[in-house]
Amino acid sequence: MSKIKSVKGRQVFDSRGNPTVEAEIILQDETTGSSIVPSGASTGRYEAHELRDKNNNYLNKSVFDAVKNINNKISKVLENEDSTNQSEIDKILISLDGTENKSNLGANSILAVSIANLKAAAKFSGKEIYEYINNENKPLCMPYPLMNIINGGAHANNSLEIQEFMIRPDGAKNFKECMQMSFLVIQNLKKNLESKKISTSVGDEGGFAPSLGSDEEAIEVILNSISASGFKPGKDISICLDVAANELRVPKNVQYFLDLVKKYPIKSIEDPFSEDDWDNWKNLTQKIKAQIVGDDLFVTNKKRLEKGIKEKSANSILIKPNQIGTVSETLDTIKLAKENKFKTIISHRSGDSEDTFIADLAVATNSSQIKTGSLARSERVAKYNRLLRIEEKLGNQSKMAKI
Ligand code: 2PG
Ligand code: MG
Repeated sequence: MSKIKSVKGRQVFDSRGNPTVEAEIILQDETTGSSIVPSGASTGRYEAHELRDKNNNYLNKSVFDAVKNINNKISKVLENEDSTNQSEIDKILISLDGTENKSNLGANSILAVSIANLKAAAKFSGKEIYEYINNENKPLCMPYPLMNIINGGAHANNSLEIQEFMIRPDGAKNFKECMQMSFLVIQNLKKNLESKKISTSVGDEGGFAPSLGSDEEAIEVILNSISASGFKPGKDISICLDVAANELRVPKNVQYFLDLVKKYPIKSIEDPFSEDDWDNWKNLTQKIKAQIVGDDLFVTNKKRLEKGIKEKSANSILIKPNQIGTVSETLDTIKLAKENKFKTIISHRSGDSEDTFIADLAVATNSSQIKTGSLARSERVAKYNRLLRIEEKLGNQSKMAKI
């Protein structure tokens, strides 16, 4: 048992330069934990509420009200509570807020405190964060990275409709090798774009944001780069997409995706349809042989996932803690997904920070994949570096997860 001495919030900035919330917890023995929450651009309608101030000082983007909620209301109820009882801490936060979507205190203030508490408790217990979360004591696996190497949609200022063109190094034996394979493909992709005199500037998640004629051209250029790196597309490295269909002007249909996976070695498609298009989701999942990932569809929400499991709307779920707002609820959703043989993919947001919590979360929950951008921009690379350190710590016992 270690009691919380104080809780403090402050406004800091994310990778897009927008204000975001940082929380810090100090325990009575002076152990500390802190967390910075991320923020999305292509957000789902059913996500927990991100509280932003309505005034012009920061163009309606500051989070001083959320910070005030931490410093006044939250700190008062958490003082003297047992930091090592995460579910109780989260219950207190949820009931203090009192709304379904955390619109009262803001999911940004609540999640920052929830994660900061978990980190303080882990440190107090003398454990790594992933060890502390993994209370089942199961052997831990490393997740495959889904590296977003070409950015489009709402994450880039180009004409690509699909938001994320990712590679997954399926043939890698360990995480270190995942990184080497991804590195080579990215370097060859850069060369490839340069030779065509196309810009190699990067988008919000560190992937290139080239002006290419079409989504298929982006897939082709990635395939060339995989081959140029000496790998076999579809065997050593496969292609994964996040369509982020909520953002599309003209929705795609089921046949479009069936044709796409026939033509290209695409193994995973996220958000092929919008968040309310349940019938198309179900239809595609039935017909296709690929990982179908619900992001805006499920928003890390147990109730929406329950519906998806019942209706077989997908076979995988993207997990973003800030879509739901507490560590405990995030872990509950992951548990439900796993019990129903859904793959879990732990994910960053397009506005992210130096906080590497999701790397630990991915390992702790034996999630098969992690999506955290390309091998560029420090807020993305920080997660990969943390995973390399975790793999080293796990030593000989660490294996790659099953995909
Ligand atoms: C997504 C995410 C992360 P955003 O759609 O999966 O890549 O983007 O954070 O903008 O919602
Ligand atoms: Mg998505």
